[in-house]
Amino acid sequence: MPKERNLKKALLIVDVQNDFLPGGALAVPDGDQVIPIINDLQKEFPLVVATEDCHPENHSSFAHFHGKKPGEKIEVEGELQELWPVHCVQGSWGAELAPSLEKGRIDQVFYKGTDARVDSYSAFFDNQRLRSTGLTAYLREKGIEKLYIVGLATDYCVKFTALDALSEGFSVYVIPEGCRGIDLAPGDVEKAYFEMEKAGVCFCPLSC
Ligand code: VGL
Ligand code: ZN
Repeated sequence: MPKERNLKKALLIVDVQNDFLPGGALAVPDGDQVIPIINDLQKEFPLVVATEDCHPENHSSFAHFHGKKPGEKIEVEGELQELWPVHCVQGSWGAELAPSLEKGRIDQVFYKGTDARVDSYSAFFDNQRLRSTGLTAYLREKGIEKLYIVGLATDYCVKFTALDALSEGFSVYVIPEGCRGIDLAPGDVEKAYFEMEKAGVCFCPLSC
């Protein structure tokens, strides 16, 4: 592959953290199966970035904080918020990147969900678009034009990351073998793929 083309693409690994793997607090079914695929993929990218969901203990997306059950929805600061079990608490084992995920090639990690008042599914902005994580500026500085996305979960953080990446002007490719979804309501993952496709995200299976 010509070097020029190589330099302009990056791999973004979304939230491959213990709490999203089988046995974790917010386990994504078969979430662990993406790890060997992502480890192989990393070798093909000159730039690799990762995100970590990184919540304070009192995060507003935690159901028990509102006396509710995970899966319910409430309004937080005027926005509809899904409620989750306590997950990815800063400094906890659940918040750590999966032990078997290759870390040596990750150039930079971006943290999201650090503000207790607002959730952040996207790697670029919080759900209210109040604050940027700095990812756009970082990728632009590196001359990245094409962003390939893998990770967890397809119907939340992967989807919102892909949609924001488009709005930030990147060409966006989701690699389906490297993603798994929660499918809280069956069909959510399929709907997420449909929404992404409609918005202009390309799907790039490993064979492509
Ligand atoms: C995620 C729900 C809550 C994700 C993060 O990484 O997709 N989902 N926090
Ligand atoms: Zn979260």
